[in-house]
Amino acid sequence: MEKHFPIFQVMDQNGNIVSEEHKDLVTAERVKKFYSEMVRIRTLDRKSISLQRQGRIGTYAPFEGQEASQVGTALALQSDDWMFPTYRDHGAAMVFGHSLRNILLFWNGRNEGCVPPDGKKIFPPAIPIATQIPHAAGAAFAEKQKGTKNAAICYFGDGATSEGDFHEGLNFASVFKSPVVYFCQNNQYAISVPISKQMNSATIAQKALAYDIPGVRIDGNDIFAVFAETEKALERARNGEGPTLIEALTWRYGSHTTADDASKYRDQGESALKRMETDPLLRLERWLKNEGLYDEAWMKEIEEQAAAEVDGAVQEMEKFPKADPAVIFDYVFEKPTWTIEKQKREYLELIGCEA
Ligand SMILES: Cc1ncc(C[n+]2csc(CCOP(=O)(O)OP(=O)(O)O)c2C)c(N)n1
Ligand SMILES: [Mg+2]
Repeated sequence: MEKHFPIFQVMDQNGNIVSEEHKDLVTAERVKKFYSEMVRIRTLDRKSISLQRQGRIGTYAPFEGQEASQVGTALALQSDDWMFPTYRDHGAAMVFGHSLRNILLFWNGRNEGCVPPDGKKIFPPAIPIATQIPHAAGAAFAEKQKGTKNAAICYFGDGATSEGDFHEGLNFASVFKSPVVYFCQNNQYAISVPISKQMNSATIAQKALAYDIPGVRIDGNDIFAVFAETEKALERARNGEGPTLIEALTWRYGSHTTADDASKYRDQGESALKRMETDPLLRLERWLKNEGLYDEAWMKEIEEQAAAEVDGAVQEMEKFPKADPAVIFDYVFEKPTWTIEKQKREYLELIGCEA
């Protein structure tokens, strides 16, 4: 099956262009834009892990290693499109224009962190695996019914493709030709479960065959491959041709979350090797070197800018008013049930707060 779904690449790990058809896509301007966005999100990711270790935010899900998949997709979107991220896709949300303060508030356990900037259609991160897949099918279908040209992108992992929601969502989107791009970041693990123990399918892209939609397999660490295939899929969606399933092969360097220890189930040497062999930022650095455009002063500058931006957002997050404990009982249902009201009263009494 793998031979029917070859891995599409535009730029190889040495920074060489391997797709003649896409060579004009790779301009110095784009490389610099893509690179600086990947630095921004990597900076946020590393800072968040430190914040969690210092007790300043809650459990955190890192994405380092997956930056090309997140930046390449987010930059292919138009501002009126929908984004359905998981707990690992806040890098994509940040690039698409989510507020950095709110992203950090979310990781601090605050419901206010789920609110996107005005006019931005970014769903709260899906924590239950695959539930966002039917939501995206529906939201995209609604756009079609309204006669707009807006599309949706829906992120999920390799593990999510074993869930019923994945199959229901893809079937619906296919039948109703929803303008949605299903973007699977295949980081080859679902927590501690490697893909070999998760499914017998040789690829995830082949799952598209069942729904008679295009399924493509790409190098998810090649930001140009990600950008090109996402743009193509979005164009199909806007033209009324329905959904596409993109399988982006990638790797998370770190643990599943800060509550996990990846060294318990995989050889850490493997991640160290991936950093050298498939890192998405390194690839662009090599292209810049090959072109004689590598500029250390510029790199330092963008790193400093990213650090200042993230530090500013951390300060804003920490200045945010304290949480009202009653809020955890709100928004479960449109109207609270008596059981929830009772729990709320009892809890507030227990902690000595007035309802
Ligand atoms: C419905 C549901 N079942 C189980 C879990 C527990 N869980 C959290 S993350 C995860 C693994 C998901 O793996 P994958 O889809 O590959 O995404 P990744 O974390 O690798 O980005 C599981 C099983 C959950 N959150 N929701
Ligand atoms: Mg995974």
